[in-house]
Amino acid sequence: MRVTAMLAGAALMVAACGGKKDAAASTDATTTPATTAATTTGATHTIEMVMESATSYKFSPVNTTIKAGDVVIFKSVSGLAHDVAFIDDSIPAGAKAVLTAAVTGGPQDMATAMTPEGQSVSVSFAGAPVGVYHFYCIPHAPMNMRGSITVQ
Ligand SMILES: [Cu+2]
Repeated sequence: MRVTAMLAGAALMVAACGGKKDAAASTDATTTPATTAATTTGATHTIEMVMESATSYKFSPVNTTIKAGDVVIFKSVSGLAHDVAFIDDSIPAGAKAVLTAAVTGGPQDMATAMTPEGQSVSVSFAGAPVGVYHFYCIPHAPMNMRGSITVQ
């Protein structure tokens, strides 16, 4: 557990350098979430976005368990660029408003912008309902690049 926390901390420091542009873009005052009761825990989890081969792309780990209020950092490790898109009918009831506010910049609701290798995009689960959240990478959907986050 202690090692995991240290790794997450190191990843956060990397993300602070590489992901600044995305963070700035998502703080647009017009997209402030309507949910005001959302609280954050300060805990972070890192999910890597990896190209194993020309035909094999994955989120690593595929399944991650977090608590409401945690932050998930999606780190693009290899494979040029990836995005993260949450699936409308595969998230808990009531989660869409939270994710629509927290996940922006992509070609559809609840999707991030393309994130180049070496950069990260973070998603806050503040105010997120418990349950399982399924997501995928839009350009690598044909290669089955998908994953899930369970909010406890
Ligand atoms: Cu991808």
